[in-house]
Amino acid sequence: MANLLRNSRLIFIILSTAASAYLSNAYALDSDNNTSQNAISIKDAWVRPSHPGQDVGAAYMTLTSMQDITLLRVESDVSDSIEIHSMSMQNGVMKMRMLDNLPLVAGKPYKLEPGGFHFMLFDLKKALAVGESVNFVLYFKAKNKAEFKQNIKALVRAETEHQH
Ligand SMILES: [Cu+2]
Repeated sequence: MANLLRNSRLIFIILSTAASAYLSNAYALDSDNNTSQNAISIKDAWVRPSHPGQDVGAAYMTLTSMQDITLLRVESDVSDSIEIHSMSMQNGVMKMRMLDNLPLVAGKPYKLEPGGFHFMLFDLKKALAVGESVNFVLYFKAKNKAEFKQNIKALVRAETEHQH
């Protein structure tokens, strides 16, 4: 009888461990889906082609977050350093400014486009040819301070006519 009791307790411990492992797993999957997969949509990601020897490039995309969130930084394997830039007309002169981060308001699409916000790629490691794709990792911080990242592939293409 004592033996049986001990066994059933052991089984109970194994079961509860399995259940909590399952639950924490489910939670991890769920929170991952909520924050990084479904919460931010990244569309129309593209990169300007570059000539051999050119060491600066630019990337554009449209970011929409389902919650208030901040884009902290961007990384890519084609560049050692990427800055978030804004552009605006000031007294008839186009001014480019580096931003420490880019806050995204829930539900509002942020379009990075020529003449506006863009990611500036410094020290390009290679020429970017039309048709290639470039990997980016975007690092975000949610309001609850949780940080996460999202991978995105951007197509190298020329600026299309209607964007002039
Ligand atoms: Cu710039």
